[in-house]
Parts: sequence; structure tokens; C-alpha cells
Amino acid sequence: MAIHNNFPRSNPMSRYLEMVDHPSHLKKLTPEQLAELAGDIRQELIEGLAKNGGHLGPNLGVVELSIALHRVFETPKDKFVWDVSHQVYVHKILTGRRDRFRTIRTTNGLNGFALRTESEHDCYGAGHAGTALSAALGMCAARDQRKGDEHVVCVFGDAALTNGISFEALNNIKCTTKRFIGILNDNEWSIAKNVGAIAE
Ligand SMILES: Cc1ncc(C[n+]2csc(CCOP(=O)(O)OP(=O)(O)O)c2C)c(N)n1
Repeated sequence: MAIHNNFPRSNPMSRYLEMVDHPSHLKKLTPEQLAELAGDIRQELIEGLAKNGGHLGPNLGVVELSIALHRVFETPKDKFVWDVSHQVYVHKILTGRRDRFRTIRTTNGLNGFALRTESEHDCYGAGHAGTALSAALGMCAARDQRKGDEHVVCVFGDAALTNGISFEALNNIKCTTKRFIGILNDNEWSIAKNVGAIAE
């Protein structure tokens, strides 16, 4: 398939970004180098989204979190379930899609959300807010039944907590599985400022 790159790179790729194209590469970097990598990724997000747009803020907000997750866990064996999945750009850069990153949200380019057919590191595609906790709980239940040992990590923003299905999952986690990793990425902001009692 022809891949368009209608916003080609004008500068050479920065040093640490060039070194990392797979989660295993992260494991070789020191904490200081990981901090440098975070800066490089931030720059790539800003430059890469300058033309075609995209979810800049949510991805700037998860640079360190995405690096940390990929440093600690092992996708595709472990599962990352991102709520909405508008914040997976960094995850894409770290999982083999760095060189196609600037095609994101263009015809034949990378998808703007997690997409199972795009990468084995994307275990769940979404787009809608609020489904990740329930999906991750289902994955935990399936894992437990087959006595698997992979980790399931759900990353959900405060916007997920405006959806009833998230509460259904939260209500059921304790009686369904003994091992569920949830990360609440609470920046007190959804598409716009949060409203309602939960946010308060
Ligand atoms: C059901 C549904 N309603 C609305 C949207 C539009 N939408 C896209 S991202 C988003 C908010 C995301 O906020 P949050 O999950 O808190 O993450 P943040 O962007 O703040 O990191 C919303 C409401 C959606 N994707 N799905």
C-alpha cells in the first residue's frame, strides 16, 4: 500500500528518537536518556501535527506515561487498553510506527486511534469514550480463565467517568479478577472543561 507523507521531515530525526522504534529499545536507555527521549517525542508531536492537526494536548500529556508503560510492561503480550485512544500517538511512535508518524490522519496513513489491524501492539480500537474499563475487565476475565499471566493495563481519562459503562466495570472489577491495573489520567479536562458532580 502506498503511504503518503505529505508533511515530510525538514530536519534530521533527533538523536534519541532515532534510537527508539520498538519498546525493547527503551530498556537500554538510562533515566536521563529517557528524559531526553521524552523531549524529542514532544518535538515530533508538535512538528508532526502542525499540518494535519490531531489530538496534540492529550498526547503531550502522556509522553512520560507512555514511555514508562513501555519500559515496564511488554506489549504485545501485555495489553494496553486506552480509553478513546486519541492519546496513543506516543504509543504508536514507540511501537514500530515512528517513521510513518507524519502520515497520521491522512489517506492510507496511520489511523488517529488505536487500530488492531495496524499493529499487534494495539489490542483494542475505540474512538468512543468510556469503553476501556469494561473492555480491559473482559480481557482480565478471559486471561484468568485460561490461567494466562499477561498484564492488562487500562489507561482512562477523567472523561471516561462521565460514562455509565465505566461505572459498571468499576463496580465489577473486585468480584471478577484479582489483577487489574488501571491508570486514571486525570487532567481535570475532557474535550472542554469538565462539568458535573463526578468531576468535582
Ligand atoms: C462517547 C464519546 N463522546 C464524546 C467523544 C469526544 N471525545 C473525544 S476525546 C474526549 C475527551 C477525552 O478526555 P479524557 O479521556 O479525560 O482525556 P484527555 O484528552 O483529557 O487526556 C471526548 C469527549 C468521544 N470520543 N466519545
